[in-house]
Amino acid sequence: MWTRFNIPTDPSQPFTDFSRWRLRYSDAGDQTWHYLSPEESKKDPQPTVDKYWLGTLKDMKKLPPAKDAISAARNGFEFYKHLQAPTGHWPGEYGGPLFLMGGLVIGSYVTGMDFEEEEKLEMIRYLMNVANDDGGWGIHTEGISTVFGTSMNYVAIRLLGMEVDHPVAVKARACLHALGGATRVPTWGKFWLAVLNVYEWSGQNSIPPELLLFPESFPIHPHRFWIHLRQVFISMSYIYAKRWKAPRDPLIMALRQELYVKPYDEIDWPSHRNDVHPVDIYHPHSKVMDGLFVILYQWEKRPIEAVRNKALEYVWEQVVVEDENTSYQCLGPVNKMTNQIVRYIVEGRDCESWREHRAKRADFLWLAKEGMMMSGTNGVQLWDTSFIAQALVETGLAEDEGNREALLKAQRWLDECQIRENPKHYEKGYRQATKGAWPFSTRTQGYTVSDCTAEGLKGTLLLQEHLSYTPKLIDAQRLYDAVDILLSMQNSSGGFASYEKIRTTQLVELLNPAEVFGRIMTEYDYPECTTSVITGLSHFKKYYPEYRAAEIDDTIRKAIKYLHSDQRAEGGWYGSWGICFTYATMFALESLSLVGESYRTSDHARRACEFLISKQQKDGGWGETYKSCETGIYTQHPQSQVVHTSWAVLALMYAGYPHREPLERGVRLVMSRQLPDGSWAQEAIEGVFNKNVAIAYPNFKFSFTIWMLGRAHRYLETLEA
Ligand code: LAN
Repeated sequence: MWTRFNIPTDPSQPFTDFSRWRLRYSDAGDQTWHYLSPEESKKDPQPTVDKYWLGTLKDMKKLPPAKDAISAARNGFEFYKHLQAPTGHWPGEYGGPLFLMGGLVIGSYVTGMDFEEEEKLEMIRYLMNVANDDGGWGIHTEGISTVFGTSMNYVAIRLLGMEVDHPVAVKARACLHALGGATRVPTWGKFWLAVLNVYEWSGQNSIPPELLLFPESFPIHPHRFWIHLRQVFISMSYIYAKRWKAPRDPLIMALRQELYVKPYDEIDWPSHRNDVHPVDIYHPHSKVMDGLFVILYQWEKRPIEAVRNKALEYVWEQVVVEDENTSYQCLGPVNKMTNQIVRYIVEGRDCESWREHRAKRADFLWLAKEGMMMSGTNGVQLWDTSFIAQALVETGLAEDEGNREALLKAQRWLDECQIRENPKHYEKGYRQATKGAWPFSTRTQGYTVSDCTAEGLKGTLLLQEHLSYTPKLIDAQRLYDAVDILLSMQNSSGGFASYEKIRTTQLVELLNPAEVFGRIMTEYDYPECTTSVITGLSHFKKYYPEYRAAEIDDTIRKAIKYLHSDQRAEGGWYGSWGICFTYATMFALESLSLVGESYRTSDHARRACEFLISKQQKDGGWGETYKSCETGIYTQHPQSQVVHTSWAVLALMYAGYPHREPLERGVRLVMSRQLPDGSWAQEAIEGVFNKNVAIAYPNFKFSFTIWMLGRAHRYLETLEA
């Protein structure tokens, strides 16, 4: 059992000394927070970037007020420059999902991997700060309370050291009980609670490791699933098949009583296998799924031992392969913790795998002004760095004498971030090639993502080919490697998916067991990923017209065809990774512009512009909510957003929209929200995944505003007054 704390009731003030926290980085840009001793802290002044993310930055100088769009962009970067890490990348928070901390804390508790006291205090404070007024938590920070969010975070806050009678625990419990208690938690919640031994495995549907024994040609062999689902499935299936659970202790016994509306021993567990509160359900089980679970229920009563053992041997091997391929960082925050548990079950604690997992766990912990959260990945390093680099080059701000050092540093980091080799266990891990790719965060994690590779390539090309003062750090062969990867990732539809090509039919979505996520079972074509690839290849072609030219042209042609087919009747594109139509429509119009399709020449571009114009709000801005992603219907945010306004104006400019007024109003809105130090305040959450979970991209309020303002300045000069 971990230490209990006497927690204050007001989480608005830090529970630790914020002047002692420092961000540290590896050369690859892996980032972790450390609590220094008072002496160390005195010797090591806290950098501006640390203060910014801690919310303690006070003394930034006021800049001369911007008189036009380009000076507003310049002021924006004057501020944002200070948030660059010494490594050259832009670090940042990646919060939003509220189902991750439960896994982190339960996974750590059951493997005997404690946190520092200060980390625990700030994690508790974070959860106090993001609780809803009813005392519960949603699936993400802007969502209403659900059984999933509330039970996972209730358990987290208790394991981390909050007493049962603390007013926050009392209120959270009341909220959970009003929702019917934790028996109604969705399947991923059932899994985590069972691991902690506060829910019985008999109340969980099967997670059969035997699926991996089917021939690889089988459409539901897990290597064909979306990679996040595959990796989580693999390690969960091991733990499930062993029905592994933490040994009882007094806290576990107490939680058994706190989480339910009935005494624990009187609960009829099997009857709750499919019992999920409607407030949690985004994707109900299909009849096929339910039917399969009935069959699997019988199988689980008496699985053939030899078959199960063979499957488990294979699953174990896959877990080790994933750990070794990613230096224990793992693909994402969920399989990071499930892998850690599998390794612990087999190898115990204080061994190499346990130590490696502990070291990399730190990369998921991010300290914000509200406290410490678990990040959606080990960071957004490549994504944020590439966008601001492109923005600065395209707007001309990169040539400003005072910005050169920042761009040289960013260039060096992009060089550092490119993955040079294929995975250690390549075919064995069913992996996509990685040699030449850029990942979403760091090369330590080491997964190819189609659009990240393309954005990394674009950023690099712009920096090294376009600027007068930068060296050529990345030679032609390494750029060819990136192009080879991109060309190998096109789907037969012409579109591009996220980590791999689509490997199976969309019908497998009928077997989506996780009630809380949509589109999780397989890869899909995404207009955003497709656009990044098109633009990456187009930039490449400009500088290297000889390399695989015909194939590049052919790829772009097919990709554009896919984009045409994916346009909605109303004129926009549905975005899966940012909110939502505004985001994807910006990407799509950038693609179309590269093949000469504009407002004047293309019906697709014109319809998209009309769509965006019809959504402009009275104050001249644009603003959509995450609800658009959930429902597939454009949903206005009550307040316009600087990020959405920037996306919309960029989109209209890509399309060569000829009317000045709507653009000018958008520009004015973004300028009017700029603060005297050049920054913008945080507004609503910007990103999304699996249709139902919002995720924060706080650096977008710098990269896209600066990008839009800089471009608009030139663009508006070309339009008649
Ligand atoms: C991300 C973040 C980045 C994102 C983009 C690059 C923006 C996108 O264009 C492609 C998909 C990708 C890489 C992506 C996939 C899903 C992720 C990894 C995330 C949204 C961040 C967190 C999320 C992950 C699945 C969270 C864990 C939850 C599970 C359901 C396993």
